Formats: sequence, C-alpha cells, structure tokens
Amino acid sequence: MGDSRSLGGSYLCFICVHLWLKNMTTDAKILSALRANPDGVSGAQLAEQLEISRAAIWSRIEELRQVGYEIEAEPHLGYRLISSPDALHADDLLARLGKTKIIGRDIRVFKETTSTNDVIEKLARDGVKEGVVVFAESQTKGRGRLGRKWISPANKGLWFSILLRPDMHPQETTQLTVASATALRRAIIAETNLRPEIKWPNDILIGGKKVAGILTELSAESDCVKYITLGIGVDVNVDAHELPPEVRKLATSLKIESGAAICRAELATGILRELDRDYARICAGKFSEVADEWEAGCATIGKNVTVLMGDRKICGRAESLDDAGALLVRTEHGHLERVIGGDVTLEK
Ligand code: BT5
Repeated sequence: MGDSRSLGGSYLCFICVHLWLKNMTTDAKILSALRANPDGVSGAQLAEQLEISRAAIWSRIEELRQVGYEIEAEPHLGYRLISSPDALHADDLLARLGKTKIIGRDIRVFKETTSTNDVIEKLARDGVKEGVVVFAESQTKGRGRLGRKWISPANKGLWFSILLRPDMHPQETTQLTVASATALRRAIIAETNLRPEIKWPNDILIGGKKVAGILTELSAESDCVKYITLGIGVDVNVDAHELPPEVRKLATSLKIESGAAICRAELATGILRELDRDYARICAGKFSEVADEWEAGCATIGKNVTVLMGDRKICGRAESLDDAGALLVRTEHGHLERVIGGDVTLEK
C-alpha cells in the first residue's frame, strides 16, 4: 500500500517535470542542462535530450554567446557554461527557477516599459493565466502607491510584476502584500548576509532605509477579485548617485549594504520561488502561518506608530495583524483601530 502510494507520487512528479520541460523553450532547456552539468555536456547528449540535431544545438549555443553567455566548447568535455551576462533573459530565468506551482510558469522580460504593472494589466485583460511574471530592465513611469514615483535605474534592480487571480474578497488582498513581504525578506536573506526588516504594509528596510517596495493593484467586481497585479521593486545593484537626493536619504540598495554586486537573476528566481510558496499557503487558507512569519520579521509590531490615511491620522502602538492582513493599532485612548492602507511612520 505504502509502496504503491509512493510510486504514484513519483510518477505524478515525473509527469510534472516532463510537462515543465515541455513548456520550456530550447534555450531554456540548454541553459538548464548546462547548469545541471557544470563539468560539461556533449552536443550529442544535448541533441538527444532535446530531440533536435547537433547542428541546431550548435546554432542555439552561438546565439546564447551573442547575448553574453560565455560557453566553452571542448572536444571531449562538450559544452560548459563559464559565465552568464548580468542582463535578465526570460529563458535563463525559467531555467534557473525550475518547477513552480503557479508563479513564474510564464516569464517575459522587456528592455523598457512604462510600468510593469501596466503590462500585466494588459495581459490580464487579454485573459492570460495567473502566474505570468513581467520584468523590465527599466521603467519610464515606475509607480508607487497613491501615484508616487518609483525610480527604476536601468539594469540595476529588479522591477517586475505578477498576475494573480486568487479566489478571495477584495478586503483580503492585503494578505498578498504581507505574503510578498515575507517572501522577499526570505529571498534576500538567502542571497545575501543582510538582515532586512518588514515595515507594514509594503516596505522592506535595511538599517531603517528602504530597499524594496510592493505595489498591489486590484481589479474587482462587486465582492469578487477579478485579478491582482503584484508589482515589486528591489534596489539590487543601484548606486547612491542613481537615486535623486530626496529618495537617497530614505533608500538604499543590497549592493550598498553588502558592499558587493548581487546576481540579479539568482535573486529574482529566489524571490519567485518564495512567492510561489507563500501564494500556495494563502490559497490553501493558511494565512495565519504567513502572518506569524511576517510578525517575526517585522519592524512595525510592538512599535509606536503614526498612520496617515488620507487626512486621518492615527497614533498608537502596532499590536498585530488580523486575518485579512490589516494592521491593528491600539490608540492612546485604548481603542483598537484596524488599518488597511496609508503610510506608517515608526516613532522612535
Ligand atoms: C512602493 O510605493 O513602495 C511600491 C513600489 C513598487 C515598485 C514596483 S517596480 C515594478 C512595479 N511597476 C511599477 O510601476 N511599480 C512596481 P510607496 O510606498 O508609495 O513608496 C514610494 C516612495 O518610495 C517614493 O515616494 C519615494 O520616496 C520612494 N522611492 C522611489 N523610488 C525608490 C527606489 N528605487 N528605492 C527606494 N525608495 C524609492
């Protein structure tokens, strides 16, 4: 009984991997095979695995070299990946990401867009399935909340958006911002030796300065979410001089904090993997698990805060999150206020 269950499991797993490989482009499959075989893989093996001719493999390898992949070819060892370019490539991101449930099963990279959230909105209206991720090397109209500007220096950060179609009420969507913050924090910790903190609802801070922001935009009909555009900006290799002075005071980057440039593709796929995990937890009704982790990594809980919501101002102590991801603030008069948006300032 035990045996047949586990056989069934591995068979299903084999089908999943097979489908995942089938959906990959030839370049993604080649990069995936090169990464899996750091000592080299022969043209014949690649040709057999990918079911195309050796000449076709050679011509794809040439094209990968043209876009900056350093691939060595040795008569006995075959092809070996020596280095990858810093530029983001959809095929490479797919190959590095491996299999995920939803997030990242379709990845698109643009050299420049207005805002990656705009591109996702168009894809959403065209009926594209959830999970598609759009990266841009630069944005001409990157935006934050309430029409604020998001500075996106070219080739230096991760500026990307994800299309989600969760089965949830519009009031619950703060859960997704909370989940994104926990996923971002985990991925940054895994990729660097830094200790980022979360500031409710959408900031990741290092040493009190902002290193990443999240913009969750919602399209809803009556009581139902049609789709969510989850936009994430991470200052990866941004140098201080690339930010305008007013932003420089409040912002930092992973490179500034760690003193070394970070591989953007590795960080990007780390974030997508973590997001996929947290999105699955939320869809399975396990938001409380995510919320516990969020509270453990959060700079807001237990602090005295001032919250500005339009022209309303709430002062008090941030106590916890509720089931929908709203922040519960105990005011100086002892009332518990439920905060679902606005700007939070941490008081010293
Ligand atoms: C945010 O808004 O923090 C959400 C940022 C989301 C950006 C991503 S990039 C991909 C996707 N496409 C988009 O167009 N947007 C998303 P908010 O909490 O309103 O913070 C905005 C404020 O952060 C600005 O007013 C500046 O003070 C500051 N800021 C702007 N650019 C920054 C940067 N690169 N790094 C850190 N802080 C920045």
